Amino acid sequence: KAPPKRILVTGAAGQIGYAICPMIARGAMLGPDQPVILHMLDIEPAKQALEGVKMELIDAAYPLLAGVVATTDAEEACKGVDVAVMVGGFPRKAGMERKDVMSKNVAIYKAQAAALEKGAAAGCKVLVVANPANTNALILKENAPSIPAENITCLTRLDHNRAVGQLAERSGVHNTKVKNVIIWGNHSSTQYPDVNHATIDGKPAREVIGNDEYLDGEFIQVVQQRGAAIIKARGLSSALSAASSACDHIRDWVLGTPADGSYVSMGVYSDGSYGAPKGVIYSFPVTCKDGKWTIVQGLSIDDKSAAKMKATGDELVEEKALALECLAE
Ligand code: NAX
Repeated sequence: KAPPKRILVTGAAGQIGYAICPMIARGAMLGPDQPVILHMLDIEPAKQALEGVKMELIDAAYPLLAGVVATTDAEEACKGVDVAVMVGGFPRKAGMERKDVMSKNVAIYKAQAAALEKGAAAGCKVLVVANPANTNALILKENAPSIPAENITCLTRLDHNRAVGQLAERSGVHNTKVKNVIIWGNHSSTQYPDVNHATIDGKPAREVIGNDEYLDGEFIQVVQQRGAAIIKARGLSSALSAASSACDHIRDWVLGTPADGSYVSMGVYSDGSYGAPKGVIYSFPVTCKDGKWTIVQGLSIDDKSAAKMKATGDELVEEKALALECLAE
């Protein structure tokens, strides 16, 4: 058997934490042959709940689970980790200014960047889930200069999977036959879910769906607003789908995307491809091989798409400016 990999989950006592820890322990993230040691971090008020999650993980007697660390100490949590899934953060509450939320998250991600930089295993792969996900990932990157920028990413795979799910429902074709949708930009309501290169059962999605008005209107809005729709229905934000998508993100990154060249969406440090702003974490179509992601190049972009890609990029530049302002204070 392979030696165990250490996986950090921050905010592990929360909703997504409760969904993702059992998935990781069952091999949904690193595969069915890879033992794991879970490192769970949360904050003092959640300490008891975190202990409870640890008890349940032990009670489930997972064959792949080689150990559980549950702690409120970031340095202890980050020690030796091969993968870091950053779910903990400060959510925006009613009546709060954007800047107040940003400054709380800047403080959290600055501190956790330092703990990761000090303790993580060489080559540690980082996935930021907590919102604002792209900008939290950027703050982490800015404050962990020894971690290569390409190892720091954010989650837009949930948005990607939501787009796949909508096309599968609409066409009546199973989601495994829906390929190459793209989420561009920010994990926010400005994201651009793009179906222009998507295929359903090997045929262009636009041809199969046969309704451009739907694809250019309702489809985009449903994907952009899906998080809000889940909150309305459940009274709680998406948790199992976020957890599952985070596992997909890391699994594809570590074990590779399909050999047929089909791609997935990941928030990665932008090199300016497709006119995206450089120096922000922007969601692109990527393929992964040997533990490395590569932005898919050469896709044709029409004017309507370019305008949407620019709008979401502009929002990320604004968020970055706000984050830097908070960092400087
Ligand atoms: P919960 O509020 O249920 O859990 C968050 C947990 O983080 C809590 O247990 C809290 O104590 C902990 N926490 C707070 N500060 C911490 C710190 N400094 N260190 C460690 N832990 C800390 O939220 P949940 O529903 O699990 O969502 C977690 C985050 O994911 C939120 O920021 C949310 O906005 C974000 N989401 C991102 C998504 C994405 O696709 N990128 C989708 C789902 C989700 O909305």
